[in-house]
Amino acid sequence: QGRARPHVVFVPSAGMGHLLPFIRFITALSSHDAVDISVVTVLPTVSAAEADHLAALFNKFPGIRRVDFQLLPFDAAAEFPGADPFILRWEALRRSMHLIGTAIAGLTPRATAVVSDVTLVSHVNPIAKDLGIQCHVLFVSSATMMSLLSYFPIYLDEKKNPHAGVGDVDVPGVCLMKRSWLPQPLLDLEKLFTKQFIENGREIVKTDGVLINTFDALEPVALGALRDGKVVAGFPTVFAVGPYSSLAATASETVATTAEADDDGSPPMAWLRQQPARSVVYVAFGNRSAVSHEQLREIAAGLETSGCRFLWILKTTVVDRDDHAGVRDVLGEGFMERVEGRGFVTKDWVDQEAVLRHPAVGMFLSHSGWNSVTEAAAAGVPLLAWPRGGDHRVAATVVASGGVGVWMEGWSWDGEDWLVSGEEIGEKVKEMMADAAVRERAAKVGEEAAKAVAIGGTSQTNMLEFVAKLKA
Ligand code: BUP
Repeated sequence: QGRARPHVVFVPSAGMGHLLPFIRFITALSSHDAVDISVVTVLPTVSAAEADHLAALFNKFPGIRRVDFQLLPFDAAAEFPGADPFILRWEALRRSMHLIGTAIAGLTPRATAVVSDVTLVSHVNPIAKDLGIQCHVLFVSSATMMSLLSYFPIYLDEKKNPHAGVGDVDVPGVCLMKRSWLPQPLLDLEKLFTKQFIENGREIVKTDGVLINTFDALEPVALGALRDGKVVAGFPTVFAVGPYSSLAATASETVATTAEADDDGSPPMAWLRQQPARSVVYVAFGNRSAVSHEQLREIAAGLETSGCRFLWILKTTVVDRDDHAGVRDVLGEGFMERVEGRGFVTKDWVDQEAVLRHPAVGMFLSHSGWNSVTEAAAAGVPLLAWPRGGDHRVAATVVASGGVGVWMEGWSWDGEDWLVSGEEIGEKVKEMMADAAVRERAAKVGEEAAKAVAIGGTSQTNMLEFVAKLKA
């Protein structure tokens, strides 16, 4: 006989790539009416998009408790000048996490489990252990990336020459990860990101479970190796419960899943409605990749010469609140006029999942952020992966191996001082739009994703096992 009604406290981290999967998973879990849910919230958020989405979550689900959490003062700019504002927020959260035990201990009904973002787990897991409650990690990247995260500390411990730099990492049972595929800060063990990565990687194995936004058919090798203890002996239970949004859609009848229902009347959706089936290239590099103005102009030239229709979400800064550049200034005089009618460029937030599900969309030129990859996989839309930084190249290995799309391994990375030419971009886009085999493979992945989240599918079954574990 298990515990009657679990109370799960979610501790998300900063950035839409971290917050959105939390919101989607919480939406799916909230359909299990035998679970109480609280969400730790830190205001103000780094980006405007995070503030909007948190407000929408609490509005839509009044039963979910908001646990407001105050960060301790931390002069981030002085201590880590020039660091990414989202990684600084992770550090601020980590430095305040010792106070979260008191916040969780004071909740009514008593909290029985915590679900932490991976960036905070080395602090949250010991607190959960002190409180005598379960601690799970909700991982916002791939199973392949989880294998790297959990194996990396072992790789460092076992390195024959501790003074030699980080090289290729042969993750047991998964693959040989080339040095150039790793998140580049990992090459410098003194970097803030790397210190957090190593501490969290060591702690993961001590948690009660790991939820991953993937599904068995997409990453069978990495999931198998994690579950069999090949990557790290004694690895906790892995719940592959993705794609999260589709999981939420199957759990709740209120989630829109048809093109008509997805159409919110916004200008991009209204424009898409006018375009022929599979004719549009959707271009977006996530919400925190600042592509240089020079490279943006080459992308513009490529889209122009490809002759294809396109919908382009243009971002020029890491944090949306700082993005004041005008589209015409960035893309150059005359571009918007030359592509009038076949190109739509916006700096506004769009509902990317709805865009990808739209029948007019034929392919996705993407930075290969993991949420974008899983959204393309769920929609069965081929993705042309142009990784920019972080875990994007590791995600791109899954894009290629899993049939989601094509990875341009030789294209430039953020911080490199060479550009991919408009000519090359245009040719690749045109070629991929015409490639029936790529399209068929992606459609097959979409079918597998739908099967995984359907009743009796692998992700749905993993979700039920997770809920059962909460009650144990
Ligand atoms: Br921009 C934008 N609408 O207009 P990733 C993004 N998104 O729905 P990240 C929108 O943000 P890194 C927009 O669908 C995805 O769920 C998009 O997450 C959504 O990349 C999310 O793809 C972006 O994981 O970069 O977080 O921007 O991977 O480097 O953290």
